[in-house]
Amino acid sequence: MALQQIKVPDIGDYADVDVIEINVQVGDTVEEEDSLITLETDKASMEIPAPMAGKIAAMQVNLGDKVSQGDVILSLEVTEDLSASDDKSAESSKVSDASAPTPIETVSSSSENKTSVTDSSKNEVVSDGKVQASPVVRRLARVLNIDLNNIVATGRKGRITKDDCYAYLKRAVTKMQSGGFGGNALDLLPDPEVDFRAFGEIELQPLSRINKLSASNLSRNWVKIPHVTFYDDADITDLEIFRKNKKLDAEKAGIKLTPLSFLIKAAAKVLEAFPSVNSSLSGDGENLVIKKYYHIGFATDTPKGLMVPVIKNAGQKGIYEISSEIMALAQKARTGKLKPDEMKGATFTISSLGVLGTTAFTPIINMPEVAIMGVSKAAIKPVWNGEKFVPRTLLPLSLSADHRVIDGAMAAKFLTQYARTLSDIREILL
Ligand code: CAO
Repeated sequence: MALQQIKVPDIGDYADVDVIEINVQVGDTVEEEDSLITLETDKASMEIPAPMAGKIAAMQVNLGDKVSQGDVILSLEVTEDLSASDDKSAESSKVSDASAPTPIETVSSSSENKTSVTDSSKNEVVSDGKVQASPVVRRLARVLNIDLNNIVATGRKGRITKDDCYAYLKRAVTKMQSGGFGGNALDLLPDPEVDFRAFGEIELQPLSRINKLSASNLSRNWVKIPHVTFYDDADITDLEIFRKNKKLDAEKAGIKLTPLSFLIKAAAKVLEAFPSVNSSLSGDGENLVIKKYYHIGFATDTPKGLMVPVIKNAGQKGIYEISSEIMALAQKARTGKLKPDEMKGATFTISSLGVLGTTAFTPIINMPEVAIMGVSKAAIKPVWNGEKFVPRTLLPLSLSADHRVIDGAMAAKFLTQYARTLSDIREILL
């Protein structure tokens, strides 16, 4: 046995590159070309494969470290035979560069370099024409007896990650436990596989962690909840007059007074009268869990994707207090500083696209909630008052409700009551 120090190989012009994944641990036996660590620059991610087989004796890098060419990654115990027969390692030397890195993707803003995937077949993430997966993931799939062809990839460049394997396994177990193999499960066609490069230039933009999490949650919610969306307009003419009158005062106190704080307050108030709209289905499907608290989530657009901070006990808070909480939470969300607790516990969500436009949309319910209010852009429109048309400010509302819990009559009553409350904000006081 000899101890080889495995170093970062030639990684081009990059230095101080982030270690974003450690794919092995002390005691692991690796084969030649197994991925050791993953590095990420601002333009590319690359896996550093083992230059030879061996057993990991010690790790010299940690997650989040920054490394450059020549830095030691780990110590590898190799049999004398292997190290002697391996052309890539100097026979007598006890130091070896890892194999050439395996690019996962290259994203560049320079126009001549828009192609996102390198062509070096030797260095590609191993692909059998159908799936993209690193050696570590392939080994995991073999151990778990999973066919990689059945797995939905969420990694970069359509790569299957370890988490994808675990998620697949979890779904399979859940399905088995719920008896879902009896022919009732969705038997969907696999996603189409298209080589878009065949039709023109493309560019790969990596999805953020939040994008991927949202995608999984939204897909589950869309598929599992029978959504019905109900539409109405709230006449917010008086509310807007009141808000605009108070706006300057609020600004002096450093508060931005927008319709959203009124929407949140009104939601908490109206939910009190509609317990089933403020509920969740219990996990076993036997009960409706009625919540006696009114925590309102609000969808927030951030550079990294959609986030939903929560105003706790909104009914007990004043409009100014809600407004300043919205400002603080939205700012935290946009700067990546929102704490997990600040996104938990919502009983109902408001998704306001008001500032952006739209006349109506179908918001997707945020499980385990059972309803969500979509809000579009308010506009002044002519309304018939029985004698003539008068200009009124109308706010379009789109309520998506879980039909397992809320039937059409209940949804219509809730939406009407909500619109009425916004039309006469004094209702909140009652
Ligand atoms: N109709 C017309 N104008 C509206 C409006 C509406 N429904 N809602 C807000 N506005 C106005 C505000 O009054 C404000 O204008 P004034 O300063 O003149 O009063 C302006 O639009 C800016 O509002 P804002 O967006 O800064 O603040 P907000 O409180 O309305 O919203 C927040 C805060 C965090 C919800 C919002 O910034 C945001 O991220 N919205 C996107 C949510 C989203 O992506 N939802 C979709 C989810 S589904 O994919």
